[in-house]
Amino acid sequence: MKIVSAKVIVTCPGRNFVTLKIQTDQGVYGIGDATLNGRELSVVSYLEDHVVPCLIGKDPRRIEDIWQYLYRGAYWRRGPVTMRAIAAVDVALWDIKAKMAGMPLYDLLGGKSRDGVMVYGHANGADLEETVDAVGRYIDLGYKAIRAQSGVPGIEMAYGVGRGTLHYEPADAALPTETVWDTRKYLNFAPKLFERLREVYGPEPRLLHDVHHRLTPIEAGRLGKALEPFDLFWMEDATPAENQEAFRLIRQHTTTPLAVGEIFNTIWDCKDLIQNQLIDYIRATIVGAGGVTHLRRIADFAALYQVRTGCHGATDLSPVTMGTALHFDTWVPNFGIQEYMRHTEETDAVFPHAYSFADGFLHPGDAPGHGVDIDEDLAAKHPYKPAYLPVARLTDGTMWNW
Ligand code: GCO
Ligand code: MG
Repeated sequence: MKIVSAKVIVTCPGRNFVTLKIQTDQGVYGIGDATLNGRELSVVSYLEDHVVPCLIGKDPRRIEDIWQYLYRGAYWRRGPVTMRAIAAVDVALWDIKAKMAGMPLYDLLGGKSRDGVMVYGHANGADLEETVDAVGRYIDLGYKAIRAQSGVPGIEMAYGVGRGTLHYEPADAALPTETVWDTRKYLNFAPKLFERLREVYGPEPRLLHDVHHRLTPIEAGRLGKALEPFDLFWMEDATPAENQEAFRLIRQHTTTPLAVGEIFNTIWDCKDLIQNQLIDYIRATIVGAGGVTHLRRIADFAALYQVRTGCHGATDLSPVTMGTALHFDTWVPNFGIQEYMRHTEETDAVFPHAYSFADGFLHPGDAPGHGVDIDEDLAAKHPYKPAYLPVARLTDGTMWNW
């Protein structure tokens, strides 16, 4: 069996996606996601110029060997561009293998470990009361877990506050939007939001919050401590994690569960965090961390330390990643939760998929493969549009972490 072609498809049904379609000599094809928000075309080039020529003629059944070939063979290891390209190939090959086996991917991975994948939705509002109402709407939709982000008094554009109710798209402009960040205002406000949410909705809903890399370790420790009475499911990306040791300081000050990893590429980014038990949830995901082959390795390592998965699932992860993640989540023994930020109808139309939402849970469906396809004719009607994520500065103009 041979790979006869591999095509990179760029489409913008509301937002940009990069998709790889691998075709075999036996008529079976597989689809993989290679989207890197705000830097999409670099992965297109990496795939077209440097990966696709190496794939032609290879046996698509040798998933592990092809993974190692692309990882070790490049000499230059890791990084978001390389690992997304590898993920796209890997996911397309798992799709092909599962289709050939006539199985949904979760069956090929080892079968179901659970009946459904608990997801969390994104509730946000311009101010505290709007956010409280937004959480209520998610509860009405059946969600068991909800991430709450709110505008902060005195901060003009806080992270996570969108326009509209179900969809939030941060990559919103042809050049980066400039936002201003004020840590003191945020730290004073955030506990009030969760205090109010518990007053209104009681102890039952799982509540999550994303700090989005804005705090120093000691500030994160203070926030975690202040949030303890409100029983958060997790506090996410409390501080940047290049220095994994930073989390030790947060851990020393709070029992609020910690989640991190949406920008991690490999097991090496999370090794110290996991083996020193400095986190509770690892958020690496299929597209960001080298596909099913590598994420499985991260999850198995995490299981040794009772760290559970919490895959990133924002809208810049295409339905191909969402579908694949749901098969992974259905199988992985140490599953924690899956992020679910709904795609727009335009996006869903370009990527017909087998997964569905019911009562707070997503189900991957039983179609052979990962169950997500791409409508190439429709995709061609949505040409690429440059779109950047915002940047953040402190009130005195210093660059900060968005
Ligand atoms: C999340 C994330 C996203 C990111 C986005 C960047 O937890 O969902 O932090 O909203 O900002 O994926 O492209
Ligand atoms: Mg996040």
